Amino acid sequence: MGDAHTDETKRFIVAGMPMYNEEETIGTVVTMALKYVDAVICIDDGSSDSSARIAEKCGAIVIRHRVNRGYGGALKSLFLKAKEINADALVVLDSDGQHETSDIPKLLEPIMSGQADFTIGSRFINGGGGTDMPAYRRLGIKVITAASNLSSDLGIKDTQSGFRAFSRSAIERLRFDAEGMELSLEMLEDAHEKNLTIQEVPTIIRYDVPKGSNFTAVSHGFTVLSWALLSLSQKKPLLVLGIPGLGLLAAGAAMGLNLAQGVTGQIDNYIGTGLSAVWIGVLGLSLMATGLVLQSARGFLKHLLVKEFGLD
Ligand SMILES: Nc1nc2c(ncn2[C@@H]2O[C@H](COP(=O)(O)OP(=O)(O)OP(=O)(O)O)[C@@H](O)[C@H]2O)c(=O)[nH]1
Ligand SMILES: [Mg+2]
Repeated sequence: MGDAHTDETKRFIVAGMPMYNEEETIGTVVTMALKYVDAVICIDDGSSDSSARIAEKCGAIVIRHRVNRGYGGALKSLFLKAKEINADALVVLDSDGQHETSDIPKLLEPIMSGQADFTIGSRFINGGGGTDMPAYRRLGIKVITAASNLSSDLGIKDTQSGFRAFSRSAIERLRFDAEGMELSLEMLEDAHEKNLTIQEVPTIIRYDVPKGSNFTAVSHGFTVLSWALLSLSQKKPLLVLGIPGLGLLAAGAAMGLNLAQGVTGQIDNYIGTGLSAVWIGVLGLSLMATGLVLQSARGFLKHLLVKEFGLD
């Protein structure tokens, strides 16, 4: 145990790492992490290399998935195991060496002092950052974060950090379905809905370590963004359908007015364009109406669940 926990000897602190073919780095990460925590759990997600063997040799508890399930699947196994071994706090970090193990106490501090249930090692708040983070990644993260803040008003700057820590209450209460990287957002929304306190802590994330493929990163990015947009359309249907609806209605009206002003002579020449304008306007109106109906159905269901059945 590191000196950060000398007065916390009764608490059982666990670090967990999702791991997929990381034999080059996992040994160092496990060994370094064990300086700051009581136990390390590695979720080997069907790796085809020696990651699991090395992790075990270095003192980690290894859970093996026979086939690859993805990052979210690994975190589900990790949370189950953390509950089983009765962890008081859990810190999750990548096994590719991108996170500094020396930041573990900093991430755990708000949890140990009872200030937060869920902390995130953030690249985008004062004091945080990354070594040469590629510009397209930074942009991707900003877009995903903007989309997710639109649906949940979380106010989190770095929604895509894999460096996170959880209190016992968060370990027990968080529930998630996602099997892939979109879990990052699902977890935040669940924590928000359950009124768990989330806090960002500045950390440095390294980009000068052995890298995964850019294609995988971009494809993960799109999966997470689709999840954010789907969640947005479920939470704010009026926004998602109403704004394009209003746009179409305005376009239809503009077309119609433009046409009406230019009408000279034979009306037959204008019927085609006129009908298009009407259709576009009607489509806009129906989108807006659908958005309105879905939004009020959502409000009604929420009211019913909370007021009548006492569910929150
Ligand atoms: N269990 C499990 N872990 C995975 C999987 N894919 C990636 N990981 C782990 O999740 C962590 C983050 O994955 P990365 O591929 O490094 O994702 P990233 O850090 O966003 O992207 P890079 O900047 O390319 O490193 C690492 O510790 C990986 O070993 C997977 O399919 N299953
Ligand atoms: Mg990585």
